[in-house]
Amino acid sequence: MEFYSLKMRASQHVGEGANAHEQHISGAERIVNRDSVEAVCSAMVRRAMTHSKGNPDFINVKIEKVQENDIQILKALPVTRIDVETSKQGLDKAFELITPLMGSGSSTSSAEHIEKLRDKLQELLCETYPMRGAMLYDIATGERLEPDHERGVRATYMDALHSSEVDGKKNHFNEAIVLATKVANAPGMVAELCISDDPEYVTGYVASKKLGYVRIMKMKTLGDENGGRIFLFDSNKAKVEDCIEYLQKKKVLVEIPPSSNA
Ligand code: PML
Repeated sequence: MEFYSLKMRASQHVGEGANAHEQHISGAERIVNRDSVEAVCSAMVRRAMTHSKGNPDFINVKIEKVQENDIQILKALPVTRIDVETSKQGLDKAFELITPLMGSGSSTSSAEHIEKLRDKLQELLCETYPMRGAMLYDIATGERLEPDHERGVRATYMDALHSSEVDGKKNHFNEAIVLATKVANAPGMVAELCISDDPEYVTGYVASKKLGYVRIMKMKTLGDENGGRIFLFDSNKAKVEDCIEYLQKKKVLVEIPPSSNA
């Protein structure tokens, strides 16, 4: 079968003079068979042109042929969900799940140490809010490893296996389970923490090979535009170059069992 990768990003020019910049409006990516390229491409353009964030004045669609034997097929992480009443409870739950995984860079696991890691995660999360991609944080050294801190690192070249969907609308869960599964399989990856930057979407997740994909149904308050991703990496386990290469270059299709959205 012949496969193609399609990537779309749309932005709008905002501000004037020294404040002028391109504001991100919408982005999407797929890996589909040849027959679906045209339909998926127009659905992407529709998505960009009808986005609630505004009318784009720049849309870039990139279409590339992908060799079938370069594609890795992965099974989706198993999905569980945690219902919470408040975003504070949701964040606490996320930190509680992640902090024990951050221990390998350190020799202590006292309550005080866990509290420190929790504060660190909270601080890192706030630093991701203005970033376009994810933060790549080394739990062994406490260093940020993104080559460009403003841009962050982006996981790309991925889609759901057998996805025939050409609908232009964003499905947060479907896109996130694909991305989280790819990220969890990157060399040296320990865990991921994600909060959507969509003000209308309050569900976030933590994910790792150990935890699976844990949906936390409320991680921020409705209307809040802040969101971000942290990839927790352990440089004792792999080279950062290999991790970034996998995230940005490896082509991955994720097998999602029916009704896996917990
Ligand atoms: C995003 O908006 O890119 C993040 C989506 C998080 C999805 C969480 C879920 O519904 O499981």
